[in-house]
Amino acid sequence: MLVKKPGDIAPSEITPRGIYQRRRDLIKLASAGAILGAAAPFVGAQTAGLQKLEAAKNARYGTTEAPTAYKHVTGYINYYEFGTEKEDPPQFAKRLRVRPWTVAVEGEVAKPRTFGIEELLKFPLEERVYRLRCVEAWSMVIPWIGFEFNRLAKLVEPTSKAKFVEFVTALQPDTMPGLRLPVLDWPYVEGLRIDEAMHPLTILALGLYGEVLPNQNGAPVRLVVPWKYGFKSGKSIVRIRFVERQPQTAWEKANPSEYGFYSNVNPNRDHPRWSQKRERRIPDFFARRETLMFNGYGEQVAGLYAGMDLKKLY
Ligand SMILES: Nc1nc2c(c(=O)[nH]1)N[C@H]1C(S)=C(S)[C@@H](COP(=O)(O)O)O[C@H]1N2
Ligand SMILES: [Mo]
Repeated sequence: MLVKKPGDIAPSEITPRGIYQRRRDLIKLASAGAILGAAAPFVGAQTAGLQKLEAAKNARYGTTEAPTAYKHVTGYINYYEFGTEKEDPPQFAKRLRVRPWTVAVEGEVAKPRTFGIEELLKFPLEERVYRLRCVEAWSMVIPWIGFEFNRLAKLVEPTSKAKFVEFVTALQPDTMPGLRLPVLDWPYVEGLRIDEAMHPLTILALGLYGEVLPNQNGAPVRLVVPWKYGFKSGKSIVRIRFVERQPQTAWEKANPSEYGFYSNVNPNRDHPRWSQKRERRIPDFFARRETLMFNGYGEQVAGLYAGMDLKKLY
């Protein structure tokens, strides 16, 4: 077992691994024959046959781009609790225990409350097709099913002291082999400013492609914040805390010069080790697509950052 603490690791040991990784992905994809496969049409896409979820389509907040094929959405994955290779989580997350499941909502709220997953599934669910832009310069388009985070927040009545929201994700040492890797200070914790969390684009997702979430995509409930790099969207959430101070996130603790609190998708601010100007749409190989400011959701969210220097507050 590895005993290094995150502070002992050189930045170069910490993911994402840029070019080396991309070459490996390329070789793997080529051998899987994915090089010729265009994104499968959404209708009739092959899914895993998990429990179906009814959801009204919400086109207002979605993109009209073709969704990435289910096999890539569920097969090319970052979920470090189950390993750092893209194909580790699809294999190992089968063990994740998703029942019983509760989400405790607490902190600066008038009515703290614990929600069972069955209660969350009773919220009016919507389907929204969002782009997901990973900090590693790849992207996908995913038909998520979920509801706006602000609906849940209203039920607990945040106080005037609630300035930020912290999202704590599951820690299951017996099912998560990745916890033995000193990559992050587990559990994986993420955070948003309260106005970001309450924005109508921010959803709690319970499903994708018409079914409940596959374990590797963050079952049974995860966040999706489409204008930020993918790592801001914590998977398998167990605790939500409304807090006064900006929370310290797991990635900031591991490597603050590379991963800031805001992490808005920004083609004008490179990652210290690679450019963020372009992205490759899985399963494409080459970074040909222009990355859009706020991942293309600028019209809706730019106002949240008026007057802020987003190169400094990355
Ligand atoms: N708990 C947890 N959440 C996580 C991660 C993780 O390693 N652990 N990886 C993040 C990263 S880097 C990305 S890009 C997205 C990917 O989500 P998806 O593969 O389901 O699309 O999940 C994010 N949420
Ligand atoms: Mo990511």
